[in-house]
Amino acid sequence: MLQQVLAVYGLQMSELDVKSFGSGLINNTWKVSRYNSDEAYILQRINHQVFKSPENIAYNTRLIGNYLAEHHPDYLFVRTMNTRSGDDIHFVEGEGYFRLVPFVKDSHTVDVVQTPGQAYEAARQFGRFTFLLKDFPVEKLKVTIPDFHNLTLRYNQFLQAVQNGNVSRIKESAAEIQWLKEQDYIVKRFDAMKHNPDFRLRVTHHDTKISNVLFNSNDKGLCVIDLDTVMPGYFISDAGDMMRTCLPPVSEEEKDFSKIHVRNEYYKAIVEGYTAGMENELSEAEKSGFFDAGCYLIYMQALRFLADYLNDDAYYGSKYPGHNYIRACNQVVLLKKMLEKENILRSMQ
Ligand code: GN1
Ligand code: MG
Repeated sequence: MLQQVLAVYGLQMSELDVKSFGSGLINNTWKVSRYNSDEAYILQRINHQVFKSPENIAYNTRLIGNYLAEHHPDYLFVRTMNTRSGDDIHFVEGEGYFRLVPFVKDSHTVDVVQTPGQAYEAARQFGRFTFLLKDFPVEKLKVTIPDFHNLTLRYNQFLQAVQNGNVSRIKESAAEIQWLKEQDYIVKRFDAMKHNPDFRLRVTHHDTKISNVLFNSNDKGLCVIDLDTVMPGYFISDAGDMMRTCLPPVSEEEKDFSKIHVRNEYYKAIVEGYTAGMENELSEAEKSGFFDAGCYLIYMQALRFLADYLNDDAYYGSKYPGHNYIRACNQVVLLKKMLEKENILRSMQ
């Protein structure tokens, strides 16, 4: 199958080393390297269950690529490659949609953040991406996943799963369900933010984990990658998911919850990096929204993992029994740690 896909790009499988790559939960990713050469590519199969119209991703990427090439030609934008017949997305019957991008020479990604400096750089890159697109007509972007970061809808989906989901899993999760329901003031804060015109609708990335930033060999950020969920949105999505993934020293996969805590110096790095990347674009209301952004994203991810567990893992899948329950509990602990530090963190933004 991969052989057939590579061939449409004029690449011969026999000359290439093809390895599974990265840790994403949704798409399949391979690194394709030419033997005895530094030529390399990233091949991805887009999850068609999640992205109902993969052409919309290709459309958005094209539009943004053209805009940046015209207005910010110095920005390193990783363009999707065309097949020999000139398409930037390739469909294989029974297999799905594929795209190929060049692997940027001497760049690397970071899976687990190691220093506040890396968090600063990554946050700066996400802020910069939104900043460079501040005059781009945001309404022209297609919505690749409707209501993706709509917390109100995510909360309702969670309540539905609590109503109609797997009965024994609902029993087992009773304590987490109860606690998450008690935090529904976060949904109200999100609604208020959405109706506040000082929170501008912007071009936002919506998947701002550190592995979606390319770094150079000096650990300076080069650009952001993985533009599948670039859509109209609010800065809290991007600042918030950075916090969710960078504040604790362990990931959402960690089963030993005693390792989960919130690191103040990483919080500071994200606030400063994102603000620097956005230059003077953030409104005063947005600048005071960093702490809420972190809570919003952690809360939403806890709801999504727990709802998926109650729905028999239909969305995220599961590598061991109880996997999504563990992930949800991990995010619940992280949110508790975040809330414990509310005063100090708010004073740092
Ligand atoms: C998914 O596949 P990946 O890791 O890029 C998810 C994100 C979640 C993340 C949690 C389209 O992203 O929203 O935050 O898992 N993406 C989609 O690890 O649902
Ligand atoms: Mg992604």
